[in-house]
Amino acid sequence: MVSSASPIPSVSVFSFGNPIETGAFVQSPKTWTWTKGVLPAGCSLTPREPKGFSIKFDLGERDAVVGLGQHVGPVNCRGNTFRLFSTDCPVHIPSLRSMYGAHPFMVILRDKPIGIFIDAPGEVSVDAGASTSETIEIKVTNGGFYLALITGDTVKEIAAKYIALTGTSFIPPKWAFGFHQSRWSYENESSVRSIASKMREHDIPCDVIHMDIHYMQDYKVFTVNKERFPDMPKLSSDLKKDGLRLISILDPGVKAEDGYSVYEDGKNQGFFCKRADGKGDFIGAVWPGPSAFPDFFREDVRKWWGDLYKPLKAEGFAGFWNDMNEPSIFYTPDAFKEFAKTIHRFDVENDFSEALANTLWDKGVVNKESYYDDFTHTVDGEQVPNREVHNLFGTQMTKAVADSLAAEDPTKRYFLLSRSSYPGMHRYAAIWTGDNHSWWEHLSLNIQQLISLNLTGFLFVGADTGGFSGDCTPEMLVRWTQLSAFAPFFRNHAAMWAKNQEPWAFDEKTLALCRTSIKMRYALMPYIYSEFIRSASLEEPFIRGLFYDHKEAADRLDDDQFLCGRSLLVAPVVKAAAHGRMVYLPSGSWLKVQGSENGLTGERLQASGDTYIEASISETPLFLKLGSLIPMTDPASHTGAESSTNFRLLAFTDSTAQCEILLDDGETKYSSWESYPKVLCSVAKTNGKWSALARFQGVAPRPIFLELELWSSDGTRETLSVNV
Ligand code: MIG
Repeated sequence: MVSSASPIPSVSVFSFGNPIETGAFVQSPKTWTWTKGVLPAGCSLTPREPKGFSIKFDLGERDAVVGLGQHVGPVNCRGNTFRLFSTDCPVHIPSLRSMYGAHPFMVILRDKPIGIFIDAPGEVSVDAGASTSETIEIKVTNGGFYLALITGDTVKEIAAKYIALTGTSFIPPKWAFGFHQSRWSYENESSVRSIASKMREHDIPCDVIHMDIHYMQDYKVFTVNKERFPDMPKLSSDLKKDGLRLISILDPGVKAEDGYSVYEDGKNQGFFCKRADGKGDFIGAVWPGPSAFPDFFREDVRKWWGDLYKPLKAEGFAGFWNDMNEPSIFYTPDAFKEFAKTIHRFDVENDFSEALANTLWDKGVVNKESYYDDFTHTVDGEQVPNREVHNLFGTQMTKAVADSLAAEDPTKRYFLLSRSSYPGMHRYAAIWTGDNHSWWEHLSLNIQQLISLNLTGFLFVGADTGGFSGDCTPEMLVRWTQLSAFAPFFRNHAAMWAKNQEPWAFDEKTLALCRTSIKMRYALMPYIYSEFIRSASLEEPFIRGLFYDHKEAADRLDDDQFLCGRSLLVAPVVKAAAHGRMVYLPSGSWLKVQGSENGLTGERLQASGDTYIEASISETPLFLKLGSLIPMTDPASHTGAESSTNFRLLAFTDSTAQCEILLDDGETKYSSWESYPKVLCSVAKTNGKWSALARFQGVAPRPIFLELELWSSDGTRETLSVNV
């Protein structure tokens, strides 16, 4: 029997079997009024043996399928298959079916588009017209689930209703919009201090340094290695004076070692996941070696884990980075014993090394699927195999921390990053796109993922700039930094086995070009910060494929360029040795702009359509839409040093244009876009004369100095300086 309900107009939610509450919906479906429902035409549902369901939708010849959050491949998912089952996947190649996050929301793009969200925490597979081109088939492997069908006239309406149903995006403090530098790992105090001082010495704006697993003692979560970091509070407070904050990585695997307090405590309280065969706690090996995994599905366990973060805050960490929470499992003792029968070079009981981990990866021992049948969670008081709720593990781990950070000071925003994710988690944490490679193809993938993830509600996202595995080249670092300067999460991060790729790691020219892009990001901070928060609050993506705002672009689905906010079209150069690229501008008037360390300046009008645009190594093709006003400021060395009175505005309009510049403290939480303290700037051109106005909202008026560069679609340019 099908029943339906929904708190949102034009959204029908159907319930099948006995769904597990995942937290994806803002309001629990248990509180809704359910009535007998009928699936619409073009959608059919059949049960599968031994359990689960198959749901089919008809696809018209020209229909596209967009969404599905984190995946490898084009923004148009049609013609591909996907297996949404959270996986530690270190090689992102076209045949990869599962990634860290599982985001079962998609939109069939056509005249009357339809949004589909499957709320099921176990495996969901999607055959988007690959096997049979006229059908999209979604298979839900385990038990019950909710199916939400969203109708509307445009993809924009559907995406907004999906957000109304599942909640608006996480908004971090302002400093998280700055540049982040990371590496696996800055291993000791002097290496961290040296990164910090090089940032300032080389005049590179930066707000955050990430600390990867080597800061821990023997990879024991919630510990600090005192030899490498004798005085973390001093280190963090020294860096803070320079506007730099530290983030610490945390893994879910708790080293199973007697005497280690987190392990003993968790064990004594029965907080770890149990083996499915009833023989005690489940043990899987990760970086610390054999480890136990907290049962984050239990509220008491989440509370316990959430409180464990507090001492790390006392060490001075400003935010947290949850890794390995698919969860990744290198091996279990049983699987290792089986495997050990085939090789003899390792000591089964005592050996844990990188060489071993690599061999285990090669032999398929790492992340073996059967591990997820070997342990259970407590869901609503019942033991449920991990497989059935698998895609929620990382989200539950992240919820533990989010709840704790939010409870500590409900008035403040916090920074939290997670590798694995599920819908709903977009409300309380950021994600990055995981272990990419220093491959040119992954610059293209970076753009595709920014677009798909933003459409799926995950707004604060970004990729490892420069690439994680493999060796970055100077040219690639420049091009990637130019791209990421427009991504919400802007972090340079590299693997242990990769060459150094900090902005200064190569040569003077590379350093200068990276500096320019990073400074441009900081010059654009008033636009990026304000526009991001506006998008997040008003249920819109921040990074948008052109199809989102321009219906005519839906047929093409270009996914090598994007809109950053409402006004700015970015067409990054993603190929080696390129001196330009093709750019598509939808109909309308466009202003080609130049990026520099001072932000953007107008260059010339650019006709719509497809055009080859020259772009030397120092340039990224950038264009402004008619009707835009972009607020900028002088690039500061970190967000805390940014001016709140002096702005530069770049306008492109024939009549009027507005922008909003937030003037909040960068960390206070506001419940709506309207309530943020801000200044609304507007420019107007009447009878050929320009004027500018500023109006304050939620904050006392202050003198503001505006330097304006004003362009019209007849190609005229004027400048104006005003105190308002
Ligand atoms: O097995 O902590 O994706 O960003 O540097 C590798 C070490 C574990 C995977 C993360 C990566 C991080 C790395 N981690």
